[in-house]
Amino acid sequence: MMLGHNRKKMLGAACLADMLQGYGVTHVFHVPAVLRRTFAEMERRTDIKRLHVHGEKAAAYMADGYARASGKPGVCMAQVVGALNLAAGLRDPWLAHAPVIAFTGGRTPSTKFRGVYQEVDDIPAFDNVTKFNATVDDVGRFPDMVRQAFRSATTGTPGPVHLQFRGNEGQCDTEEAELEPLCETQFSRVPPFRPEPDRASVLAALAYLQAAERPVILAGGGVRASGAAVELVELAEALGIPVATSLNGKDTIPGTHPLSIGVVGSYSRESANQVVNRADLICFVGTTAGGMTTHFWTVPPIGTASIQIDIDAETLGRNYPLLAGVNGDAKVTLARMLAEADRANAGKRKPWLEEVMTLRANWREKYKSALTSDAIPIRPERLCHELTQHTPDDAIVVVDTGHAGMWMGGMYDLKSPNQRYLRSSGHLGWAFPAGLGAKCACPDRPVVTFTGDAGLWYHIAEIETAVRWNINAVTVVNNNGGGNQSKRGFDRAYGGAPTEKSRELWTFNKTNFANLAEGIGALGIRVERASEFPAALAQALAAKRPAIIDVVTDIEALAPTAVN
Ligand SMILES: Cc1ncc(C[n+]2csc(CCOP(=O)(O)OP(=O)(O)O)c2C)c(N)n1
Ligand SMILES: [Mg+2]
Repeated sequence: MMLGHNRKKMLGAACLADMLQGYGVTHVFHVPAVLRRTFAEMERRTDIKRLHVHGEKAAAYMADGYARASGKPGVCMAQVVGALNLAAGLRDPWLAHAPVIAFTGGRTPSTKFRGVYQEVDDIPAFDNVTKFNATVDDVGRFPDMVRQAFRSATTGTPGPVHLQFRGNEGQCDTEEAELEPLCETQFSRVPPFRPEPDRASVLAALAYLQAAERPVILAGGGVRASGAAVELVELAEALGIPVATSLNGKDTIPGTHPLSIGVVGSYSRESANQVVNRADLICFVGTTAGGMTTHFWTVPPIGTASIQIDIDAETLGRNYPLLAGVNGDAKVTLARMLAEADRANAGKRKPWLEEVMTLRANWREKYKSALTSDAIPIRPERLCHELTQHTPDDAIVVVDTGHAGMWMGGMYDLKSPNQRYLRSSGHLGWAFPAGLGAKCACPDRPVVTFTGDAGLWYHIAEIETAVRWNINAVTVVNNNGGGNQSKRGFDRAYGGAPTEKSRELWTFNKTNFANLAEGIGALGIRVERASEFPAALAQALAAKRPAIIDVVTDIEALAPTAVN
């Protein structure tokens, strides 16, 4: 058999449905109507679930949550008039390096430039949020373009991909051609390959690491993408090196591990920043060392001795000049370093680890009263602490941005290496739909989403989608009746203190999200005392329907900033 030479006459829609199935896609998130015939063929030929949802951006976020939870590309679709809404939803997976594949309807050569109803040229809008952005004009190209979409989304640093199919609804799927729905299934998940680093650069990096008195390993989302958490922790233990993470890499080491110092950067834990700023060497692994992770390149300061491991050679040294760079898969590279590591080397770092332990303990002491506060309305720190205590060990925790990202990034600790932590890369409202997508990808795992009220409002209509499709994720709403993160900035703009008029810019009417959820058919639980939260979470996790836990929190509570 010659691959690619087994064509038979078939419908584009049938070919596309077969290929999605062949690549292991289990769910597609869309707003109708696009590739209508393909959806019909999916129903006839595959067991792919076809979730039509309430907005294209939410569809993209669900695909993103699906992708980050499973490591498999998440697929979302929109017709031409919804294409830019979908593109907007690719911005977060683009920033997070998540493999999302977007299909849209597009222009027809015979009518473009003639004022076609609902049509603009959508392609440029996808350029900045995709690795591969292409038109599929001929049904004969379905197989190779779909293969390229999966190949591009999953290889190297993963990321979103866009295919625009001819016809406002992608009607070219109704045409027939000689086609072979050939799938290269190694590209059905991240990582398809594990590039080996060259030995000389491994040894050079290891030599710097072992020579350092006060090193810190800084692990990013690339460590999760590579599935390298075990090797990361083993190397840290072998050499006695504390591990900080980016927000995207928070689940690469449990927060309760003695060498874990927490999230560094802007949405971080103060003590992590203190430790990183005292380090004499940083080993960046699977992180671009971008602005969020380094608090705009101040933590660590530029000039700190650095080494870096990344699958993408172009990332090496981009933000911090390096003593040594290693180009390779994180899992393989860390394993190679571990194999060569001199375990006796750990002993000399006892004083450094004692200093780190003291900084960790000081942080805990400083925030102890907030973490255990019984105040009414509830303190968000206490809510995070309750989540640390009661979130199941196999849970996928999905967190929104803004204060949600700051509270959870800094105050929540993963207790188990089996927990996953997925976070918005900056877009408010991402978490709720992303949590639904994560639950679709991993129906047997608890999914606990943490969002503010402003975050939930964005895609609140998707409660109906969750109920209709039995997506039993648990969503915890830090409900303070406003977009609190904006408070500090508006206070400043108004001369230093809030006024009634300045509060108009960031506060909302008080809303009971539990009642709202119940009205749509989900389980709604209202929590007004911190002591009620564990029972509420247990009830929500056991419920065989989606659940919203509406936690009434203090509107005056502001998350601590990175460096105090
Ligand atoms: C798409 C988008 N628009 C605007 C913002 C700016 N922003 C960050 S946090 C925030 C308010 C968050 O409010 P909420 O979710 O209620 O959380 P809280 O700060 O009140 O805890 C806003 C508007 C953003 N991050 N993303
Ligand atoms: Mg709020």
